[in-house]
Amino acid sequence: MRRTLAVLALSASAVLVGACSTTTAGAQSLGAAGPQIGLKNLRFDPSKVKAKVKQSITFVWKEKVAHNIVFDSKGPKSKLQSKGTFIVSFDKPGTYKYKCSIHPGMKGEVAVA
Ligand SMILES: [Cu+2]
Repeated sequence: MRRTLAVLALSASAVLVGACSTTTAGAQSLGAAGPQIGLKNLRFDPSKVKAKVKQSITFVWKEKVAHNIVFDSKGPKSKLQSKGTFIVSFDKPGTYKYKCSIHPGMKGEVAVA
């Protein structure tokens, strides 16, 4: 009398990839939803986006690696974080450059018009 338990070896981890839940509930409060930028493979994807004045620009962590987002000079700055989102918007047109201060290759810019 042996119960043969079928071992369901379906790897649950495979399902998790791509099922990333983005919690951007607060995005609307900053104005119309603008572009999203993913943080993935030590890159900003895409690294150049366009947005309108006051439009929200959402950075989404898509890997569990600590990054931050630091805009030049007077610009906004995120915490060092490895998940979640960071949302910014700009009141004036211009090109705003940013980087991750930990990874020298991680750079990007937002063109606000
Ligand atoms: Cu980084």
